[in-house]
Amino acid sequence: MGVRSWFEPLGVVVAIAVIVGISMGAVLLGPVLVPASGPSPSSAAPPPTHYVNLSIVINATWGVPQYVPANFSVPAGRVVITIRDYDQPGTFVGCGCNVTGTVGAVEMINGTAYHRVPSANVAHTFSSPALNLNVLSPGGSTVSFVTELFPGTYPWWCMAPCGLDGMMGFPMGVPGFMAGTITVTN
Ligand SMILES: [Cu+2]
Repeated sequence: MGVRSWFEPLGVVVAIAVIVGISMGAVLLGPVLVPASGPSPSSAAPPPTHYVNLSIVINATWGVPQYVPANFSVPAGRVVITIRDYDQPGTFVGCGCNVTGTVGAVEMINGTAYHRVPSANVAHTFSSPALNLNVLSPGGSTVSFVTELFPGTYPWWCMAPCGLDGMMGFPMGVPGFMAGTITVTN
């Protein structure tokens, strides 16, 4: 009986202490637990992404495929390049066809990700050894990829034999057709 009467007030004191403690904790932690309504440092704006749109069309005069534009400028940083290939599907015999130089070593073809593209359906490439860049373009498709570019001037060219006379013929390697320059500005 004596023990019980000693514990009862203690229980009340403990209960009050717990209630007060929770209340104080709520007061102290409340502002922390409330979701921030404004931007926080961890959600700061990401660096800007730049976009480049290229097309592969059939040149009306010469009847050969042509990148438009072949020469272009883009600010340094993360760049999304989209290639709309209006040429017919082609086969790039001997193509390694591995995607390199893009974020994740991946390219999107009509919305599907590829690390390697079947050579039987590669009409053109967008390749820049200086950037370790190799992207494969099936005819009649839309290709897009993301890459990180630093200031400089980088030649690119198509490595898939295309046009009139295969590897050595027009317009292979011809600036403004199957070759060009990427100028990356500060
Ligand atoms: Cu080509």
